[in-house]
Amino acid sequence: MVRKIRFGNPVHTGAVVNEIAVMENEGNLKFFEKTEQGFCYTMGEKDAVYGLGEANRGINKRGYKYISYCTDDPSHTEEKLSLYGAHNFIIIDGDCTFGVFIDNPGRVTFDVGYEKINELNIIPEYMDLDFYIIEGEGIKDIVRQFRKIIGQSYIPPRWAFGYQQCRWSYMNEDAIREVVKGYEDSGIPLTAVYMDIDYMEAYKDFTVSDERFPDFEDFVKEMKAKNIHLVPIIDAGVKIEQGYDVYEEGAERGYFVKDQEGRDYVTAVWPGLTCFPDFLNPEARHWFGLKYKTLTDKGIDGFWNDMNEPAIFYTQRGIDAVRDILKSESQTEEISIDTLMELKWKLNELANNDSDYKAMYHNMDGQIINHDRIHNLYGYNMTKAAAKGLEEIRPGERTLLFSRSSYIGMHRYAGIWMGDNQAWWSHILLNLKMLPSLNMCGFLYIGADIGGFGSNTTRELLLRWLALGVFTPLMRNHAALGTRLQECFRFEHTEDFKSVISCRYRLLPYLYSEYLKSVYENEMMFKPLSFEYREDEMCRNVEDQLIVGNEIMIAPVYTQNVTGRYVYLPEPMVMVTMYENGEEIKLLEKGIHFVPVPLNRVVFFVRENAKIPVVCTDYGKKLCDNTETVIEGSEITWLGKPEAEYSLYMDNGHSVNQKDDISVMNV
Ligand code: MIG
Repeated sequence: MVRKIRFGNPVHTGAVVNEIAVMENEGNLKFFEKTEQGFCYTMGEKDAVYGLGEANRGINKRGYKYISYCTDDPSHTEEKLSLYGAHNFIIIDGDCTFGVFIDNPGRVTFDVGYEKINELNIIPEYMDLDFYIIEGEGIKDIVRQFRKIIGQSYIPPRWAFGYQQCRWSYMNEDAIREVVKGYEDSGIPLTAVYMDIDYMEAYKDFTVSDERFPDFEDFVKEMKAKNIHLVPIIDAGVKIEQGYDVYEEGAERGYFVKDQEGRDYVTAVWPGLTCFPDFLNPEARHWFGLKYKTLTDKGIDGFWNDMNEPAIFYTQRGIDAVRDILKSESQTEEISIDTLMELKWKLNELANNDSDYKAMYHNMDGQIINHDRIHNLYGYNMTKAAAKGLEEIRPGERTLLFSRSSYIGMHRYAGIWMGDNQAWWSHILLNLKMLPSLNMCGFLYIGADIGGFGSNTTRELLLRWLALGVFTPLMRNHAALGTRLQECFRFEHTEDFKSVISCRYRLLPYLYSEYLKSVYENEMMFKPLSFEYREDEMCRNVEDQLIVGNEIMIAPVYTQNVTGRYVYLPEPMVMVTMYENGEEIKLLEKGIHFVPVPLNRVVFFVRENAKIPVVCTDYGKKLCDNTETVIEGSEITWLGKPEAEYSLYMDNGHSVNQKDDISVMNV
């Protein structure tokens, strides 16, 4: 059952697609008490709190606080309160089990036993919101009901399930050719290469540098012939430059975000001085969405939307504040420590500053609204613009699309990546922990920068991370400017990488089928053990293993220099140690085991009464190339219990489809 209680006068976020009757009476809050600041629930001692999508720390969120305010912060250290997404859905699981969704795109704080160990306090900055309470038959049913009201998740083209390589940046055609050749020569399958900001001319959206990609259309064809998709980045900010059509049109038609006086609001991001398209305005959205055509016309069929929190490097206001400090100081004497410190602070505060967000205004269906109140809708609507545009540009065809910033509702249009992580072992675990919480919020096409974006990776870290990435729908290796080259073929013994990445292609029939199932049945593809084994107390303590789909469990290695790890089996399972063209199988009893995990293997566990379909590498590659639409029985090997049943979901991999269009084979 879903209840919706309204406070104030909320904006229409589009998160929920079902019509649900509004209850005005706060007495309907049931579990919660309305406090001066927000809403309070007194947690039972054993209550766990799950959810919040892309957020820091544990799968069980209890014991810390989190702030929903989409933030470009490339250093995800443990104390961080906000990341790139804002996903206000949680489930409290204890004596009572129920879900809560706060539909409010401004800043919302979730204090989950931080100030007071037994209090869950939800504190919205603006009290204009819809408060949803969802009750049901157990935790999975609550997720299903929530997913149902927020609408069906995005399905990318099947090729987007292949292994993908990114770097900031491959500077020109030859750099990309070198990467593709490197993979070819080492026999490691590869499906896509990304184009980061340097493919553009002066960081201008929807341009391609003539110098770096002189024959772009031909180049796209050359890559397509090798079954390599090129995926360019699109940034939120539009460069201010006379003669640049995107800027001129946007300015002329009034499609940019405004300041208080109604002038175009100016910030600085990669292109220098920029304007932000007003994605909250449906006309501006339509206009921007159709711009993607400049690239699809050249054969492009995938995009990633970046910097759409939106990220701001500085504004004139910030620069003036810095100058004021310098001016106040005598120019002849030594600079005082106080001034120096203040200066340091001010420089730190230049980027993504609250005052700047508070100075921006949108035109939402004729209503002028301050940015701060709807901050978390910005990246969502940039991506919605792209998705709608691409629907028009490529009717009936799926396009790969994912975004950095997001809000619930965007899951219908695209996927996300988890932003700028680091080549740290702890970030493998953080990657794992966000998967189920994001699934709860409808985000299914998800993944992190494998190998780590910032810092220098190592061969071992990358291999271990890939062994988790084998299971995430978006499997993309990405690294930042200035870091060590991170493509798999740069390291010694490339055959180890070949072995691990090939497992992804071998598992594709299962992973793709479970993906479709999760979309159409409103299921989570990644589940914490505690969601699946409700009676098993031990499972509530396991935060480094997940159930993937319905039939397997994963337990990735996230520690350096180990030959394996401890794994808890809540039931007897078949341990599969997979490699490129085969696997070893071993039956394990329920309980704790030390399991060997060689660096060049992918280890996972098939549940007691289950079996899964896997294929040989070639076949998996063909699925990604969309050259195969039906899996022949002879191509499939089943792992697990032969007499178990499995429903194999399949489609042609590229058309926009509905549930009726897909094939379900019960085996
Ligand atoms: O300010 O385009 O998260 O994936 O490589 C950095 C350059 C801008 C941030 C993205 C990252 C991308 C980078 N971008």
